[in-house]
Amino acid sequence: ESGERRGKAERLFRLMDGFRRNDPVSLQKDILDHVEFTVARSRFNFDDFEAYQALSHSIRDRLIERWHDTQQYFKRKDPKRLYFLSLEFLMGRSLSNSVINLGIRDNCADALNQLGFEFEVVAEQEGDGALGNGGLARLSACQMDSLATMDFPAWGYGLRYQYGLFRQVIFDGFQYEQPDYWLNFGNPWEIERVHVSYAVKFYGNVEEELLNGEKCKVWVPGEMVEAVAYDNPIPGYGTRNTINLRLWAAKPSDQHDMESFNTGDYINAVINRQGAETISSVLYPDDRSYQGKELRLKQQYFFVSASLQDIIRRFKDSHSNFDEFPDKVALQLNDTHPSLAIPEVMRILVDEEHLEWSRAWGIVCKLFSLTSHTVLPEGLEKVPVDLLGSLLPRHLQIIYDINFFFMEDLKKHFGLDYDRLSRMSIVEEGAVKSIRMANLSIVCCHTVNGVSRVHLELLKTRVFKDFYELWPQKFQFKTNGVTQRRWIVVSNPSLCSLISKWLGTEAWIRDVDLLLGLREHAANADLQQEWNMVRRVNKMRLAEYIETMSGIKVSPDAMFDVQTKRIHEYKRQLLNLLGIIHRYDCIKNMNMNERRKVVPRVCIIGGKAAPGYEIAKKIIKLCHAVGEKINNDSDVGDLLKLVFIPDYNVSVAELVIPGSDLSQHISTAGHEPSGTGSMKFLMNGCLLLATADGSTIEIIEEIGEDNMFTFGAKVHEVPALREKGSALTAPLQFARVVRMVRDGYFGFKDYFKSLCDALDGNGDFYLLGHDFGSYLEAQAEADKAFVDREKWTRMSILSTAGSGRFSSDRTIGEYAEKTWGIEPCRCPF
Ligand code: GPW
Repeated sequence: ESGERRGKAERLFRLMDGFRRNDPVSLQKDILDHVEFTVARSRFNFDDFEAYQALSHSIRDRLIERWHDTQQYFKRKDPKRLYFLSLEFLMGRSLSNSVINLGIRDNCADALNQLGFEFEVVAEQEGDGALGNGGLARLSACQMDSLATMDFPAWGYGLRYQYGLFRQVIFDGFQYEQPDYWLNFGNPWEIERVHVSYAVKFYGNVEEELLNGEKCKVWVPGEMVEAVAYDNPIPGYGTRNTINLRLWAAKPSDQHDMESFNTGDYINAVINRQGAETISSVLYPDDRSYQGKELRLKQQYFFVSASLQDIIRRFKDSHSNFDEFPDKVALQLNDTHPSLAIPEVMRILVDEEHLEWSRAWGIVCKLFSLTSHTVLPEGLEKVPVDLLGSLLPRHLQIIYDINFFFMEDLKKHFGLDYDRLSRMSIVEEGAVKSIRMANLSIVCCHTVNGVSRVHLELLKTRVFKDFYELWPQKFQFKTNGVTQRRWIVVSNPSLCSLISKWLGTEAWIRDVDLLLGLREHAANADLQQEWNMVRRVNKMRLAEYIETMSGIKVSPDAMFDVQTKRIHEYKRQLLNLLGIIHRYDCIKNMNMNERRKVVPRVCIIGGKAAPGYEIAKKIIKLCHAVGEKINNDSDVGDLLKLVFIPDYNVSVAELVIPGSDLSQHISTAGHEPSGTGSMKFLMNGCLLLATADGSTIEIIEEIGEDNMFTFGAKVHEVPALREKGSALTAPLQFARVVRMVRDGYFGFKDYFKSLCDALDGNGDFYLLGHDFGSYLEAQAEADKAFVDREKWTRMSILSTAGSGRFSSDRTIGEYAEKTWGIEPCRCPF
């Protein structure tokens, strides 16, 4: 019967003329159709936003066609699949990215033009999808793009937060947070799957039951919430493959709480039910510290449970033997946030599928791989046992059992070395007895990946030293990468055309190593001229944006010196600010003649501080206070400007990065696991001023020390320097600029006191004092290089040329081969 139905559908499809067509006239028809029937506006009268909605729905239709074909193809071929589990995805905008990956950008622009609209203006109407904090979350988004483009049979799973990362507003130089209710204007990029939903259980207790004469555990939950799927199609570039990012939203379950309805308190019962939705309501904004929050734990389990029910249902569609599960499924944990998946799979296999413990454990150990994004032991997730035991009583038992067997193994391996046993135990005894999610993950994952070479080194020698000694083969690294589709093709179209022109091909968009071909032209005067022209236009666009946002006029002749990333002490925005104060101080003390030789600079800083992170907030205020002084000083004029770009997010980055000359990646060595912003700037021909940390170590190797500005203590020097204290190692200028802040030169003396105190004497944990001297030298080098136009442009071209290794295509290729064991599965056109 279903064969007959299928035959009918195929005949009808042919009558309908097959797939949506992508010529400008067909696109126009589709847009008008959606204006009329989806947006419900008159085709004679609609505005830019409505044009955005209608175009997006037209693109969505095309994504859905490809999505269906891809999923059907995967189903038929039944390859091993990868499921990428992450609590955060920073997708940014989807329209431009989609039309470029579908290869129909120009036709869409034509179609809009015919209707009296401009593509760029229409694309600007879209909000920014910000379901994540920073690097970790944007990395997930870049990797999804590579997975789709490289035809891998993969899906992403995450949470559909109703409130994304807070919006940052600046008032009087202070950061305030506002809610990002991003679904307010609808979201054409998601497909609600009302029928794909699963019950997720919480609380309650564990009972024993007899099944065929054997005792087994049954979890009797106390609360039930429904998880509903929202699918976000991810199109690959230059392929029909379109994969899926499935995000879960919490809805009240019909079984949620029948009791309260029976008592007759109908209104309160309904209100209670509604509370279920809070689980997926808001993203935690404290990038890297969510210790001990019940709601966060609930989010993690909610997402893990729904995803695994979905994955196992799909597996069972065509398989019945769980021993085949690891041949068909790879589960990737993006940091330890989804690590409850480990006890959850054990629970399903043992309690629900009734497999023997040891057989289940054998399966689980082949399924999971972990990527760690952490360097500090304090940054590792811990869950208090009381909290876990009340929310997920059965999981706590399972974790104890896993730990019991692990401890037995350890004793066999190392003997009764109690210090080691207690360090490696999944359970931390102490004031608050807790579960160490990293230990749980390492015990169970077949591979633990670091995000850069030096990061792996730190994992091996410090953070996970004991585990490395036990299982050296588990520890690997895959240096992060970013997608050139978003970070060149979408965000810098004119550079994209220029690169294609000089390489004589667009193939680098899929095969990024081809960028190396630019090296041979780096000194070519024609390329240099065209290169500078493109960069100049991008700078003018950024200058315009700065003026609208801050009212500050900046000259595109100046060097645009940029540091944009989350505000953290270890990222050292404060070092940047102290350097700016020093530059200001120098200019003030110059005579007219000397001032003529100064290379004009526009210093640009942007980034959000976690709402509870006081020091980070003070750094933002200091930036404004210093800017206020400098920007209004007529002695200085265009020689120095300092601007703070508010609400830095993916869309703002797409504008800022192509317009930057110099970008700063100046973390204290050994503190940035990788860093991915640097790679985006590099691709766009922006020169880097950087410490040797995380991925910049590998960037230096790739493009050569001569093509960037490096400074500062090395990773292995940091511990000893810290012992010494900054009083001994800081240059005189350092004390002077700190004193200016301390003495209230920029106002807010009391407020900034704690910032200054932290830099004193034996404090200065992040070595600002020690690195200050070499930082100023690197800055002086940059000034010198900037006035040598030929040299600077060559360095800029060589930066782009050498950025190929930092594409997420390379990263994903390595994961696929070495960690996941998956192969491309390309859907025919
Ligand atoms: F705490 N990263 C992040 F280490 O953005 F897990 N959020 C986080 O919570 C953490 C790391 C964690 C970043 C790293 O700081 C950055 O160096 C790295 O490039 C990025 O993750 C992607 O790996």
